[in-house]
Amino acid sequence: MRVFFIGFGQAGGKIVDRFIMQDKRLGTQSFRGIVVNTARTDLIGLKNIEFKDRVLIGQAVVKGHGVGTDNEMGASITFEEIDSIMNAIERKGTHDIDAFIIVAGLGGGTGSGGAPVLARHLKKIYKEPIYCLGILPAPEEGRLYSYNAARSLSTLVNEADNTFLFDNSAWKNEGESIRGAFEYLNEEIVRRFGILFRAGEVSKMGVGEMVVDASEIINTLRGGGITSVGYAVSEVRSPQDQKKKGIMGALGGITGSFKKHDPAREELMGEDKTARILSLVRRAMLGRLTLPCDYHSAERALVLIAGSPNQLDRKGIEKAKNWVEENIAGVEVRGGDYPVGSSHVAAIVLLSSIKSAPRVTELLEIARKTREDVEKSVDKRNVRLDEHVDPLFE
Ligand SMILES: Nc1nc2c(ncn2[C@@H]2O[C@H](COP(=O)(O)OP(=O)(O)OP(=O)(O)O)[C@@H](O)[C@H]2O)c(=O)[nH]1
Ligand SMILES: [Mg+2]
Repeated sequence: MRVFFIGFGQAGGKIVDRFIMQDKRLGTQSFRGIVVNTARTDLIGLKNIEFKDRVLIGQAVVKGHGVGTDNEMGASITFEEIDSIMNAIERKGTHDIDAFIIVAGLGGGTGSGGAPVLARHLKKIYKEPIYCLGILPAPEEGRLYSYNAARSLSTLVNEADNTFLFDNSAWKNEGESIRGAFEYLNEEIVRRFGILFRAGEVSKMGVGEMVVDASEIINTLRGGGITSVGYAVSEVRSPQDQKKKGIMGALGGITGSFKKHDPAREELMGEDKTARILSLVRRAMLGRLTLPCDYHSAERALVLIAGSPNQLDRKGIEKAKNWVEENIAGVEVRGGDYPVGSSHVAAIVLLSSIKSAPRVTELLEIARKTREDVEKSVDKRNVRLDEHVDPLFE
């Protein structure tokens, strides 16, 4: 898929910067992107986005210092300056893209408020689908972050064609500070979504037997709502490979390097290819998802197997698709392969339009309580309230 990324706010900017870095390293040219922020220093700190593609908004209001977690201000500045964002997108070029993906931390101000406004505007102008990749805040970041995330998400699910979620709190290690975890979290995000978003692009390894193309990803996401992604990888080692040290092959940049304790890593030797693919897909779906959720509640799914052509197996993919279909609510399961040069085989399972995710329910509950508290205090002062938070899973 050819993707146009818009990194909104600090988290969004850093993550898009990393997607572009991955694309440069692999030489695949599947991704392009711009970044938008109200904070000048966050824009300056990026490494892979061209300077002309870094858009500073809200200068007249916040003088390049960010909106300080005020997502209403993030939304209003975006609305006022939507033309400069749209111009930057047009300058970069959109004629050959398959989808837009807005990436934003939903707990802050700029990305949280700006992403839904931008999604609405892009939808009016482009026929390509508009997706969002939203980062959920960890509970320890406080009630304001949770409140922002719930409000932003409630709007996004109406504005975007689908919203991928990544839950920071499910991914950071116990006892680790959230800030200390960002690098590692971003690596995990880009590894998973990088394979998915790049699927269908012709790689140096040629075309696979059952290629997943952009339209299959788009059709899987068609139902809208919230999507979570699972991932598992296994190393394929031949006797010659074992003599070499640290071989990662061309997929190295996609699957990344793995820490020794990584539960997603498993070495399988000489095992039947079909069985390996089925086992990988099960591990991807039953393991840690980008948003922990009840996979039984997913409406649609897509299974993607990335690896060297001699490791890909039509029967394995068919069996894995059947297994996924037995385990989700809906019956639409698509699947295929993505041939790449690698000593690893990776499975991605995309679970679309999920109806039940504890963290999302919790965020909506926090937002509801916060709203009640605000209403009580506002009632006393007789001040008008802004719009209400819609329940997501109705
Ligand atoms: N995974 C990940 N999360 C991040 C990163 N940076 C910030 N966050 C999370 O994103 C949320 C805050 O969003 P930011 O992107 O910092 O905020 P912003 O959009 O720049 O908005 P303001 O700074 O308020 O103007 C918090 O929940 C952070 O934990 C990052 O690099 N990676
Ligand atoms: Mg910021």
